[in-house]
Amino acid sequence: MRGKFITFEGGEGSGKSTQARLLAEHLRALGRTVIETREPGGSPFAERVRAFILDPTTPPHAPLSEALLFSAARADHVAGTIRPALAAGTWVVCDRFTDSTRVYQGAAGGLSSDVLDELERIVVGPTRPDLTFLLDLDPASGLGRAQRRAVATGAPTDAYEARDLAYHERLRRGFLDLARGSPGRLVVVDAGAAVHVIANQIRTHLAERLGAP
Ligand code: T5A
Repeated sequence: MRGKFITFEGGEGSGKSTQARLLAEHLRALGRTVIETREPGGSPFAERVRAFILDPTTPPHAPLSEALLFSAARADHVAGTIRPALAAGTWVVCDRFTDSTRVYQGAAGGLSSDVLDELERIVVGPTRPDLTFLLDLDPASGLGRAQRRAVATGAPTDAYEARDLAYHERLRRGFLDLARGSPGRLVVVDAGAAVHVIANQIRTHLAERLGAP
């Protein structure tokens, strides 16, 4: 039986990676085989593209160029990692997917939904998420978390985190608009709560939407 495909979306520092990891651990404890993956990235080729995209020294480029880069990485990730896993009955938990392109390159970057529809048709085809958790957080809090982590770990701020608050507010509105358009797939979770509270809400929504895992 095909595995389930679950994605996490949201703004910078909203807690996607944290919650993706906790959900994967929960599913494994229930006996599921699970892979955790991410975008951009998730395959050797896509990780190389990720390094290029997120490198703060990469020269500025148009939203279309950016969407094509994310799509090049995604095509390899879907074909080489996600599809084979799902076909083998493995559950796939992915940190960001096509909704991020819809919001960062579409709602905030200005690319039309026709272009994005076409890219999705070519790149992901029928491999769509069964369920998506949108971690909704006021951008100032999310950027604050990301900056505190950067100070603690010494990791550099990436090109997206460095953009102004108005840009991050547009991202938040873009994600919430997407959620309103796909209520059956996209579940909005208040990402301002404590980590374990959010994790419990996600488990409850998962069971309600997909049945007992
Ligand atoms: N992008 C991506 C596009 O433009 N188009 C696309 O198509 C795709 C796929 C990826 C960038 O690429 C862009 C979007 C992004 O800008 P990234 O480094 O993967 O870059 O960036 P993010 O996905 O934003 O990852 P972050 O790690 O910054 O954020 P997360 O994963 O949302 O947050 P997380 O879990 O790492 O937590 C951040 C910090 O907050 C703490 C954590 O411990 C950590 O220190 N935290 C909490 N603190 C308090 N309360 C909670 N509930 C907390 N949850 C986590």
